[in-house]
Amino acid sequence: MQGKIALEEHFALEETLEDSRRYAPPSHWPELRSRLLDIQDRRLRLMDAHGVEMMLLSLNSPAVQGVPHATKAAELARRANDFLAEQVAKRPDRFRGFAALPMQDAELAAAELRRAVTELGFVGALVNGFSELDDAGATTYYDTADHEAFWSEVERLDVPFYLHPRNPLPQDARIYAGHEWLLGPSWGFGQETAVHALRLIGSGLFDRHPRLRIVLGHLGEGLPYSLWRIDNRNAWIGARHPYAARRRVADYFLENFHLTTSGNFRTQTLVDALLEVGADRILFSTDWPFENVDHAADWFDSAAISEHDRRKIGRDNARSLFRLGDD
Ligand code: GRE
Ligand code: ZN
Repeated sequence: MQGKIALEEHFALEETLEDSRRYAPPSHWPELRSRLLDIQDRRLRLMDAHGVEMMLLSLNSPAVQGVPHATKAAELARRANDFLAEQVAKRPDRFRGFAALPMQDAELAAAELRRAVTELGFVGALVNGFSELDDAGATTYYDTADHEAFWSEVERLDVPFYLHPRNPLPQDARIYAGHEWLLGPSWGFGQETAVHALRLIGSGLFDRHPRLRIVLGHLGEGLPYSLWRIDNRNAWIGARHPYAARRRVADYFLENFHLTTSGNFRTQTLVDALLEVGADRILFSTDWPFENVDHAADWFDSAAISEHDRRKIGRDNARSLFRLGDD
């Protein structure tokens, strides 16, 4: 399919490169490094070769979320967003930007999002999971009362918020001890991100801010497959979840969430997501440079779905979610 739009597509600054080194063996680090630093060259050639008209770009992980001081995190976010705005300005026909945000401080995050959307023309935010707060290992997820004003601003600016994975900190990763192969994209990323999304749901965030739109990658970080069970476990007891939210988890998942195909190029899994959330809420992505554009595109272009759904997932849903203009 020509004209695809992809939205989980990363780059790095020199100062955030090191965060990605652990995800490639030393033999492949030079390649990953050069992929991350490139925007205007090889990336565009790959897009041309595989029918990707546009990439919505975001910083690598965890980057800003891994900076344990709010003002330093805010400075890094600002540098990253300014750099990305310059890159997008060179090829506005091929690129758009997602804002990196210092979620360590909700006020600073709201201010940077406002700046990124209103001054830099960004289409939303992409945040890499929880944020580190201090050197003692304190962290914050975004379902806390502290983040209420931030979410009000996201709703007011009316832009999607992409919740992207990161690994748990070592003190929270004991279940993976001795089995480090499970960290990262194999399993840890999805587990971490799915729980964060469920925390947002259970906190009642979407009752207070019903117009929020959260994007999850990797075909929903496993949540579509578990959606029924989350709401219907122990049905004979008939107890609703003792959480602050008013409705079932599935109600919010179907109304406030969108999923991308990033890094999960499996038709069986896509069909499950289609059956659970429908073709209007799934969007094509590759996860370049951690996955190959050709692997994503070759799979998607020939996946056994209808051409109608392929068009929506490959292009039209992104155009409407991010208001990219009419064809
Ligand atoms: C991702 O962005 O999804 C990612 C990383 C690091 C390793 C693998 C991966 O950030 O898919
Ligand atoms: Zn990614």
